[in-house]
Amino acid sequence: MLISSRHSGFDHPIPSDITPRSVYEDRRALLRLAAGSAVGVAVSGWAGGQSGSGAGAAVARPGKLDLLAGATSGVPGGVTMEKLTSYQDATSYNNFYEFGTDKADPARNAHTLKTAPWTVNIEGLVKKPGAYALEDLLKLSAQEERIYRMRCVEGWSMVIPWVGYSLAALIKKVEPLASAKYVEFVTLADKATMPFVGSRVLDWPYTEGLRMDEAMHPLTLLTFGMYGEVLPNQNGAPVRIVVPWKYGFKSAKSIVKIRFTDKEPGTAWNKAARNEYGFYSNVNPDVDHPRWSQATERRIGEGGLFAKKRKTLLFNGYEAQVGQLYTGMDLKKFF
Ligand SMILES: Nc1nc2c(c(=O)[nH]1)N[C@H]1C(S)=C(S)[C@@H](COP(=O)(O)O)O[C@H]1N2
Ligand SMILES: [Mo]
Repeated sequence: MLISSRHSGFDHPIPSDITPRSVYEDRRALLRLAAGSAVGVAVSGWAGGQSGSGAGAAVARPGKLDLLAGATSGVPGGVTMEKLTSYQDATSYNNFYEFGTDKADPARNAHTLKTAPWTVNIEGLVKKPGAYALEDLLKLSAQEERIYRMRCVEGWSMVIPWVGYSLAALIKKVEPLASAKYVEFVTLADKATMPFVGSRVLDWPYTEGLRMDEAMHPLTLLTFGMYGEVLPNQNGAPVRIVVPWKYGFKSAKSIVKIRFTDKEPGTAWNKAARNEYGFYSNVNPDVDHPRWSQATERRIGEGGLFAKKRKTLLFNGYEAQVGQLYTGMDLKKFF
């Protein structure tokens, strides 16, 4: 299938074992029936699968593990009825610069990422800092499926069913101090497994940040899976953030540290090009990137080169849910 945008006029490689949509939908229906029975099974199955110890269900590929799919989200704005981007497109057209700068590179290269064991360090202005094992994070809150529009700064978008829970659940658990005003996400930078770490494209590790009220917003998702399965490596396994009303680069992948701070943290793209990428980076059709318009977008998978572009919506369509976070702020200044 041709995925076309101004970035690529070629066929992307097709990963050998992509679940056809029909299989996924059937499986998802089954998972819905099974949902609620045992998150613990999913955890042991996952760890077993990743390590090859085989304790859990047989795993054909990262992601085939059971019970990650939660119930459909009840969070307002957490589910859109738009047509899903195909699993194939969502897992073969990625930005994950640690594995290369071409959209096809992460799917090709990220198999080297070792996702188990995995620890997320919680640091800074917080009452309960510490090293949190992925298994503990998984069990912290019931997981839901959220279907989010994801809009990338380069002018393309996807609709992806993510699986996870509101980051707010973790934040409440670790009890930030009153002085904590921002959250910084630090991601893995491992030269041994990530071929582009060490290149000068970005200042590694890739970091991102949110203001505390943004981080606490129920739509900000601590994400472990997609399409009812464990995250593929190229999509930020084993744990990432998804912030649907902001440009894609705010959604940091493969997170190893969450730090609470009283100062606005630097972010990877802001450090790389201060005048092009601001801290907030809310999707906004009225605020152009210095080198291109942000008024329209191409939905990946929609009709290739001849597809009509869509008008980009303020806050990526989540204005009703998040607009109040920015009342009184000049969005051109705080871009
Ligand atoms: N660690 C890390 N996280 C990252 C990136 C990256 O290069 N490194 N790219 C970002 C960008 S630009 C986008 S658009 C999204 C893409 O997420 P997806 O591949 O799951 O669609 O991941 C974001 N998170
Ligand atoms: Mo992006």
